[in-house]
Amino acid sequence: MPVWEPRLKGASCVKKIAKPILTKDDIPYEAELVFNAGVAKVNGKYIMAFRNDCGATREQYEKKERKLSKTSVGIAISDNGIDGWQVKETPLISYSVINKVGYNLLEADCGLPDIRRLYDPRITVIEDEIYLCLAADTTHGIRGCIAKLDKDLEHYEIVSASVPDNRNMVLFPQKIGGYYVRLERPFPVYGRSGKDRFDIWLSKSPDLKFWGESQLLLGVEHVPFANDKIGPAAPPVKTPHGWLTLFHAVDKETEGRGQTEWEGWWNKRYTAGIMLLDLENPSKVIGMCKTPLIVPELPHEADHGFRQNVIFPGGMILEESGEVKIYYGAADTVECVATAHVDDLIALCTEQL
Ligand code: BMA
Repeated sequence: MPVWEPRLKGASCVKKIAKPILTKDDIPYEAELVFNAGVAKVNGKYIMAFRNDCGATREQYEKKERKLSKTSVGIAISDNGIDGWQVKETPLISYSVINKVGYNLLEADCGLPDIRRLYDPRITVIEDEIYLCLAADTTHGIRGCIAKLDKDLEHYEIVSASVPDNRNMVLFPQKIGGYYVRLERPFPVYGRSGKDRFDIWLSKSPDLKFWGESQLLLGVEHVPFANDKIGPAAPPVKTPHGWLTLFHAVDKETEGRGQTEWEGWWNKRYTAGIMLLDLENPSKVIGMCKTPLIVPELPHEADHGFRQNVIFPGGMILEESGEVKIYYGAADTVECVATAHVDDLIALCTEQL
């Protein structure tokens, strides 16, 4: 397995906006870690669904006085997808409070039995309907959920939830061959030697409820910059050359990586990779960049935050100009964006075949 130097380089065609675009300071209710957002463009506006973990400050957490005991999902809207994010006054998915008795406060809201919390939202618009994919922690395992979001962006309804353990689900923005298609990341433990050797899978559905024809899309062993696990990132984007598809890749160090804040034991690095899937048969990978696309480099990605060295993309938007906006959580603490030209991203996937 490759052992990386502490500092990696991402692709030079990707330009990061130097500062986070959304942080706890932008949120009108209790917030601490604002990250791992999904973003979609609807009627010319950019809609973001973001995760917010809170309940402790860094100081309280480090002194073990308090834990991060609450998670909510909030909504923000921007005219240009970069700045001016207007955050809705109340979260879309209210706080789930983690306590000894259980976390069932959300159950009445969303109807999912045993629910503890919903998090890591991704947004896909299919035939004018807005869908969220969410990870759902339940008392009996982690389930990948699909929810329909009302046009007012204030109500949601769960359409389906997978069996555990599964998360990082993303929906393609249209039916392919008559079926809805999703990427997902089950966590097979016994069959994978008890290690985090997790891969990306693809499943199909006639109605977003019943999912089947599941098949392996990409194994962790096929990603040269991962030595731990991989997972879907943002919903794929259609181009004439194929479905442009981001994924996250994790490499682990046995030596500490110099984590200095919040969680001293953290030794994983999350990077973003990119691949191209066949338009008609998206279970076929037709190209993949063999080096990481985005890596933790900037201070708020690599040196500070809850989990340093984490880039976790959840949204990708292709503009008419050919610009691609890539949204990613950094250090599980703030939300960021980077841009690249679609032709450069496709070239990265196809040049290294
Ligand atoms: C993953 C998920 C993400 C998180 C990442 C890094 O397993 O929990 O929500 O961003 O780890 O901590």
